[in-house]
Amino acid sequence: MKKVISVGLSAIVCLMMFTGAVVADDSVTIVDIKSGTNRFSPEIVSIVKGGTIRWENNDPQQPSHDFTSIPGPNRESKELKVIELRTGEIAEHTFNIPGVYDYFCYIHKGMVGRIIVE
Ligand SMILES: [Cu+2]
Repeated sequence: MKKVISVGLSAIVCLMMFTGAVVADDSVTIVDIKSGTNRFSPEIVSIVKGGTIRWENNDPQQPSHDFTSIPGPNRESKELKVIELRTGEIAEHTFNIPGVYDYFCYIHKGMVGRIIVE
């Protein structure tokens, strides 16, 4: 049984390069961590205000992925949290404030993601 973890992220300005983008049609969009990839898939997701992102850790090769938002110029407006997502767990967050939300995994260098809320 999967455990659902509530997530809080911070809207920030991105300083990293990403590839590819997905525009979401549904109210819940899945960001997957596949086995052995150490990557969020997709790395960039665009959703509308009120949409929910569900992160799923499907990676049995790592004990956990710990991710957090990247501090940016708007950090005073939102909380920053570190999320530990173990294998088989999921985390969800509903985005009600438009902006760009960037995050990364503490453990794996280069494991980054971006949520664009329009
Ligand atoms: Cu990771």
